[in-house]
Amino acid sequence: MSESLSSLRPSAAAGVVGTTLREHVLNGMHAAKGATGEFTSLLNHISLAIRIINSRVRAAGLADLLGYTGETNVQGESVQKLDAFTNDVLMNVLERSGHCGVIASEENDEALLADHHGKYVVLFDPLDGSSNIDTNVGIGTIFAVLRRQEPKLSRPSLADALRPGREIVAAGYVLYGPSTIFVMSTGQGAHGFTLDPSIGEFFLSNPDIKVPERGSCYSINEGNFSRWSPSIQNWARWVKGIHPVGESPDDRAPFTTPYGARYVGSLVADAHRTLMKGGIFAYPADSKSKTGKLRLLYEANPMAFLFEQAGGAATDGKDRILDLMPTELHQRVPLVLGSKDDVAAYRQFVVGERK
Ligand code: AHM
Ligand code: MG
Repeated sequence: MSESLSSLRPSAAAGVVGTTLREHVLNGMHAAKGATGEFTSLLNHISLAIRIINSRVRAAGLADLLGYTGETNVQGESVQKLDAFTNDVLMNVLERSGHCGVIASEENDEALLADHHGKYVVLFDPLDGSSNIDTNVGIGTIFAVLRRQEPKLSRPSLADALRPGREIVAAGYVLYGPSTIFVMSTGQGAHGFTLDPSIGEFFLSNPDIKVPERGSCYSINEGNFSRWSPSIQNWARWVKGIHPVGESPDDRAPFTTPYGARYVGSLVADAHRTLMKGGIFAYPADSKSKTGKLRLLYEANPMAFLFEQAGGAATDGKDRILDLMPTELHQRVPLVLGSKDDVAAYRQFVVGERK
């Protein structure tokens, strides 16, 4: 085999730009000892659901133009809203896959417990940032996959879902932006795939994403400033280059210049920018959202897994997100994601090492 052909062999293809998502997943299976193909099949089902969702998200503006987003359409039939539709697609596709013992969604009060011994637990936010749909701003889907601890010995139960994020075996998000990008990890780095809409196939576009160690942007809903604790307020001043009394600009090294502000209000969009360019995203607790706004199982854990896989960090301000032990399905948590140095600097304010 010639040099150029051998470099395209499937075994070498996992990190090659242009590899399809299907090939990438299959290569992972071939590399894993004792793989049964169930995990691969599960990931392929998730990819199918995402492509179905993408086609509907892409038509959302058109549907709006034609008046199809209300409760009823021109024929008087009821029309589902986009968040309900995306939820149904994921629920149905995952249930039909036969691989899931437990499926839980941000949209449903209760988890679905299968009456078979499906090995996996899938937790998802089907349409993150849904309040942005009407203004044509990027929205997304976020998911995490865990393996049930004793799939053969026990029936699926809620306890299978209430596991710390460090046990995640795969996680990902899809950003329905100018293009549709799917960033995922099975524990061997974070990789980005871009959808070619003309053929409905995801191609590897960003292999082995690495978050820069420090960025130059901060991303937070600063309208909540008056609701934050003094330590977060101090951090927000500091990140803008306002020096605390007694601190000279030299004491800020290596954070010498004020950070730029970027905030979309869709976690997927804000997290994706932070993952690619570095910096920090934070949604802290405040006097209104006392334990934070974002959900541990559907938003914080999958994002934390991806950021760590890309060499970044994720905390609740103090502790590592992936070590938090969930107590309930819809638990909320303060979330701080980003470049290692930027997250560490934020933590210094929270724990009182910096004022
Ligand atoms: P949701 O659309 O799944 O309810 O997600 C919550 C959204 C996140 O996408 C985003 O980070 C955050 O809420 C924005 O909140 P706020 O409008 O308070 O800044
Ligand atoms: Mg969300």
